[in-house]
Amino acid sequence: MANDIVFYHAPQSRSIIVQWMLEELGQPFDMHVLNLKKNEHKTPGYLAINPMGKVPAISHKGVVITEAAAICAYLADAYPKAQLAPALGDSRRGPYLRWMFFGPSCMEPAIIDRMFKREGAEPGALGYGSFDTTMEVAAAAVSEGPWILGDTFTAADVIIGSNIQWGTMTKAIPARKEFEAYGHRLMERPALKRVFEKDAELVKAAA
Ligand SMILES: N[C@@H](CCC(=O)N[C@@H](CS)C(=O)NCC(=O)O)C(=O)O
Repeated sequence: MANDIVFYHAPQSRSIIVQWMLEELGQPFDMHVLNLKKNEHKTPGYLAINPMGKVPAISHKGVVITEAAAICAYLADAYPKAQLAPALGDSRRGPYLRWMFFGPSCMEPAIIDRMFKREGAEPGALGYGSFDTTMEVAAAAVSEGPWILGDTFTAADVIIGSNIQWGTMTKAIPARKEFEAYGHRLMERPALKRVFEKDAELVKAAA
């Protein structure tokens, strides 16, 4: 029988965020790998799942969810035993949500604008303000650790950690000690090690 979770993935893309979340969750899932170079994410079949024509997407018991951070938030709540989100009513829920949203609404646009040299608009009109402020705030969030909420690793680490790793790897984020130390802690996680191994296998298989 098919698993409850169906994951639509492309290697070396943002869907690695969800792959990491799924590895942390430890739930079985079916994976559909889409070859972006062959435009498999623009077929009518896939557009019926995500009309944006983008990965990641999941379906959970037949319900489709898109947007990497929304998928991670959804999965953390759907599988509370994995303890990847503070429960409703837990005072850490507010900070947790703050960082879940800070990833896609501040960090990612700041990194993308830096990458494509698009900075320069009025900081007051940009959701993230300035690149430097965004990175200072993120660095402060990960500096005490070991995780964003302290002793407990959550989906917020998957979101902020993914942004830091991707931004650092592409050199859009200049090296800094807070991100380096946090990156080392993240890389010790067996789930993240598995993600990189599996992604390398997928890239090899597609070559
Ligand atoms: N806002 C989306 C962004 C997803 C996204 O841009 N995915 C890229 C891969 S990194 C994609 O599918 N690009 C293919 C395309 O747009 O043609 C999310 O956070 O999930």
